[in-house]
Amino acid sequence: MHKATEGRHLLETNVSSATKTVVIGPDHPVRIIGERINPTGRKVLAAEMADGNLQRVADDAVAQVAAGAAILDVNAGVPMVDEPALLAQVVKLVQSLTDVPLCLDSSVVGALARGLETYEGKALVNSVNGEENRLEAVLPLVKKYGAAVIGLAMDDSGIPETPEGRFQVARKILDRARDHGIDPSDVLIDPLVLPVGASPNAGRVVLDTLRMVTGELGVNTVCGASNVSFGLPNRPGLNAAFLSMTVASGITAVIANPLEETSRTGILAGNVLMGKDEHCMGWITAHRKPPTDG
Ligand code: THG
Repeated sequence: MHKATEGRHLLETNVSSATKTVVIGPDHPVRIIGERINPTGRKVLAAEMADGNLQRVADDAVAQVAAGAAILDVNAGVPMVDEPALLAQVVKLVQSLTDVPLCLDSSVVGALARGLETYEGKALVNSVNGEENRLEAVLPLVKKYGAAVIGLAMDDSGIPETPEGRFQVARKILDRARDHGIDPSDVLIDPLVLPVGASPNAGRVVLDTLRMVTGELGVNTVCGASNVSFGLPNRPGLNAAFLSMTVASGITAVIANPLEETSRTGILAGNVLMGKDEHCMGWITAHRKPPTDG
């Protein structure tokens, strides 16, 4: 056993808001991290956020929580905008409207820092990866604020093609986190989902990496599944099938759109079919009334 994991037991990750803790782990339903608060690919939202109009952000926050998001991803990466200031503003707004923990999503270290400074509770930082610069910039912040962090399976050489290559990057991130005083239970590994239309093995590589990371490192895992269907028709159908396969491969959280009914069904069905939905209550509850469609 590698030094990243002393035992065989699977770890739990706690994240929290000021008033609520969410436990991520193999004995819990796969947690939905709502992906909607992200201007990437949403021209109207990006323009509104650039103008300081955060009404759609507020509406998306409330609707995603109503649709079953346990955590909300917040990304303020609008081109030509002061991202640190905007992310802090979004964090404050969303925390005033909902009590779910937040996942602070930025490639800009200064934005993560301002977001963490503003955040009340134990945040999930999205993300670090195996690049030297990124490890040494992000991990001290994660430690300083007592946060948890997502580690992407890529490094200075790019995204490895094989599950073994991605697994090695995951192990490096966990080892470096430990060097910075961050416990492996506070690191979620993201195998990185690429479009299956461009690379036919993209789905299988993710599923094999999930099994390796879960089985050999015992840490929690997460992915943003929507990328898998990029450029293809019926994206929700592919996303839903892929999401249920990631649940079967041991994933413990997913970044997804709970307002998209087909994807949500894939996650909830995965939980039922993998014995992660006690008495099927999540499934039954979700079908009691028409789901919120935002
Ligand atoms: N891993 C981690 N974080 C991530 C990703 C990941 N963060 C960003 C992304 N990938 C996950 N979030 C999204 C958000 C939106 C979409 C996909 C992934 C998306 N949006 C529609 C589009 O671009 O076509 C637009 C939706 C709309 O207009 O309503 O697909 O992999 N750790």
